[in-house]
Amino acid sequence: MSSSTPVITYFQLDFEGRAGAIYLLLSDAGVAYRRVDVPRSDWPTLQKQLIANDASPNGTLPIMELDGRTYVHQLPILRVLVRHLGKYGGNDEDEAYEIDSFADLVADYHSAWSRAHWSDDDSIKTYYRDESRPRLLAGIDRFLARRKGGPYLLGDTPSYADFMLLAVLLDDKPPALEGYPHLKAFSEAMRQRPGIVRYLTTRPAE
Ligand SMILES: N[C@@H](CCC(=O)N[C@@H](CS)C(=O)NCC(=O)O)C(=O)O
Repeated sequence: MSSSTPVITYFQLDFEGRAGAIYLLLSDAGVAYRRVDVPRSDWPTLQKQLIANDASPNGTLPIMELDGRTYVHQLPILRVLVRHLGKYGGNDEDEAYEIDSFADLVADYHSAWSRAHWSDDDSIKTYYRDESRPRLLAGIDRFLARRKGGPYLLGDTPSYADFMLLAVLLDDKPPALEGYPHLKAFSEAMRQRPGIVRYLTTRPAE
């Protein structure tokens, strides 16, 4: 990792959101980072600044500053960290593809959860609970099973996409993972990792 401390700017929330995977990955790697948690009241002004200075051209968070550069969007930020750390990205082209493909599915899960979470429409929440979430969890469970049998996507070493999955599970709080044995084993294994234990016991979201 570089000598500078990554600075992650995201919203001040009582859940992980799209920055959760970044905090989890850095915590697992034992890399110190700084959080800038933006209150909603500061957001309109900050958003204008971020667009004006090209730090976030479409005006979204999270962003990460590292070595004098600003990076935007959760997935590319995670991939930048993978390259800096030299881990969590797979051992070859095939594994890298597998991780990216899983990350895409997990990003869909996050988007579906987020849409239901922020909606005032009960039918959207019900559809998410009864249709979208079971379908996504089943797909993720099959994904976890198909290569090395877990507990993580690629066996016994987590990838950046595994941190994305843990972040969404923390936010979504699915009622039970009993019907999803690989997801259950994944969640249990992740929560035993020392860096994750530290994160979960100290995070502001708790
Ligand atoms: N694909 C982007 C999506 C970023 C995004 O939509 N961020 C939301 C918060 S999770 C945001 O900044 N929304 C702008 C707003 O609320 O005004 C990513 O993964 O970073």
